[in-house]
Amino acid sequence: MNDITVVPVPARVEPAPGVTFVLPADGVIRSDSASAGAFLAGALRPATGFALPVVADHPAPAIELRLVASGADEGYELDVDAGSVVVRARTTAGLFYGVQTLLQLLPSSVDAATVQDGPWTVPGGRIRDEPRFAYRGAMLDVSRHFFGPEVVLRFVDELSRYKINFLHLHLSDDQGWRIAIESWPELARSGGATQVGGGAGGCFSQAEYARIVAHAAERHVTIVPEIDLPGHTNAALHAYPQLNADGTAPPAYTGVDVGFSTLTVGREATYTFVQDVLREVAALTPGPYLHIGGDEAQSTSTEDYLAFMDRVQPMVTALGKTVVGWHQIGPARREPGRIAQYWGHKPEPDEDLLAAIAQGDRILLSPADRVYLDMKYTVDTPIGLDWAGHITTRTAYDWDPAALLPGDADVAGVEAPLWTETVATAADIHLLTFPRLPAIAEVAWSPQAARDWAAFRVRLAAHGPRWTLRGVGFHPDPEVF
Ligand code: IFG
Repeated sequence: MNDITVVPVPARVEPAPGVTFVLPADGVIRSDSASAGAFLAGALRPATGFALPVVADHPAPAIELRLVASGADEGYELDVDAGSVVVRARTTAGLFYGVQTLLQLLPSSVDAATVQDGPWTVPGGRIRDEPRFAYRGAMLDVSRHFFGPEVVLRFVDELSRYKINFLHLHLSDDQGWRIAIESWPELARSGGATQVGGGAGGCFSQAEYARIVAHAAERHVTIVPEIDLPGHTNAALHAYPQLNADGTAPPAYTGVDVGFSTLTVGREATYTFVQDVLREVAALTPGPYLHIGGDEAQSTSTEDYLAFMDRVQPMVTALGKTVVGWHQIGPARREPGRIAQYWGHKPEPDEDLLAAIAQGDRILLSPADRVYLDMKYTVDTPIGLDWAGHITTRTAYDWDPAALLPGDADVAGVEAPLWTETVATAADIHLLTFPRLPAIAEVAWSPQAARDWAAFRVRLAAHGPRWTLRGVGFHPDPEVF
């Protein structure tokens, strides 16, 4: 296990020099978890061509996935000797992460969709691993440009290989409403009818959203839906005149400005609307979090903003969910367990952030100059924005989440948002996401002491062939490849 190229780098690696496991063609997988066993077999069969039956009991399995009584929530142990590979974990999430590490210890050709030549070797040794932060996320803005379920499912497949465990879907904004709400049908019909640039837009049916939730859950990814309120609401205001102060609906918006829209804080219809939407979204979301946005409410007075948040945040708690908001929500009265998502990028302290920390919010770190995946890599990047600066893979990697905020902040983890004003296709998503998201995944998973750019860039370079085999495009960052 010297020079292994696992990303995120595991917490503890103990090589067994000279020991190598070779997966035999007649190998059997024995697993305490049917889902973990099936996932591993599904990942190995295409490239190896081996049958790899999965059984609950076997005297001498080649690979064993074992649930044990102790261990960290998402931790695992991986033991490789000449005759067997054993993954031990207390939870199925831990088994899943041990499987991801095992797949990265095998030759990169294991990621091919067709049978490749072996031998299917795994270097001997022991890995004991667990995450630094419990919240390791990515966000996909499906409002500025809409992406159908297939694109989102593929995005989940790729991010879960790097032990990302939350996907935040930005489901509503000025340009589009992207989740059908049965009690307010015009949101999908009219609010979902367009997107930035005037294209056809679209909207997840509730069945499609449920399919995304289920697919993500199989890969231990929890969906965090965001209904952005009270700003970023032109699509809803366009769909329903009665939500507007003067009863007149604004036209659909296909530009890229922000801050011009607001729900009408003094109108009761607003709260019936919000309650119905949050109720239906909560019912579709098994995860603990409902994100209610709160950013860039530049057309909402501070007094109205606070009054709105005082009425709406308790709705989330009453639905059995925990509030997440962009850090502008900080001054509003805190609901139990609230997470404030920090997206600042300036060195000076941000008053809203300080208010969130003072109220005891957990802080989800999304520093725009480090993890905003819609930022260009360099001036030459054909898509993306640059208001928070350029973000090379090294910029995304070379920082310590514990050193960003005042000492008493409670850091929940790290999330990398991909806003899609300039992102129109799956290829655009891949170009901006890879290789930076795997870098950010290591920031969120691995111990700071185990991380350094010089070693990371060598490990990361080895993933280029894997992405190519999987049809995942990426930016050939000259500092990496
Ligand atoms: N800020 C806006 C996003 C998006 C982004 C693009 C947040 C929280 C700029 N709000 O980031 O809607 O427009 O980089």
